Amino acid sequence: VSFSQQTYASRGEKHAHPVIKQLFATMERKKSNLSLAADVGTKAELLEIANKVGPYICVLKTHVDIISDFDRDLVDQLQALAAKHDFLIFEDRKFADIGNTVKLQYGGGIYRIADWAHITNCHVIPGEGIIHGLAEVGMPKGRGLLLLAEMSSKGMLATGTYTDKNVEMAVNNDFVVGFIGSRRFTEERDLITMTPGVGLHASDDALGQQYRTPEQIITENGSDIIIVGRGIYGPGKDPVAEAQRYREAGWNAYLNRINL
Ligand code: S5P
Repeated sequence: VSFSQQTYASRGEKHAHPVIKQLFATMERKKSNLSLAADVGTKAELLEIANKVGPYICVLKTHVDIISDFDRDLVDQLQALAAKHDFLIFEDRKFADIGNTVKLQYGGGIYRIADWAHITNCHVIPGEGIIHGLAEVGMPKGRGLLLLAEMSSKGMLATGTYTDKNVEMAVNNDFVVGFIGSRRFTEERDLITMTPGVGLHASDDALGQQYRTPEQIITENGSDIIIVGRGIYGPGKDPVAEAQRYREAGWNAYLNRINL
């Protein structure tokens, strides 16, 4: 049976990676396959939205380098919210340099991402060394890595053999737990897919982002988690009401899939 037709709970029970085990268990407990892309500019705004929307999400996705007043206390408070509301933290860093450099970027600097992010991601444009460099830092801490096998934006270049190479590298590296992309990529091991560019109506923004619906992504394409940003906190929106709507839409799309 394809992984897409199994429940999150049963996949979690069998999964070899501790982060994904924890993730599937969280998803099942909260009946949520929703990740919030919290692209806000200050510490106060990030903590506020994480606290309000936290009950409805399985993963909080951050871009810490857009927070103007980032400090250690933000990390401490985010970790406390992750424990309080039962979600994982995914720092969407999109590493893209040689192994030795990404190792320094992941473990050090101001952000020390490996100390607090359960999951991060990278482009494989430099070759497999980037995964090995990140793994040296992240593996001992029990972290997981996603590869950007595809992107959601118009004209993106991650297609064909480039996407296939991502899948090949993922299958062969235990530190890799899945992909950013639009669909399920492989049955060789249970590598998850998280999908950005999700809206309740298919549309796009002025800078190339393209939105597809939870049904397209979860039911039809077999992805595991929807990532939603402005659909939840965009101008004039009530983030709690929108998060509830997206959680329900994503979960129903999953129920329809496993009942097929
Ligand atoms: O291909 C991608 C990969 C990512 S991780 N396309 C994306 O949009 N993202 C991220 O998802 C992007 O950096 C942003 O944080 C989020 C989408 O936000 P939204 O406001 O368009 O929903």
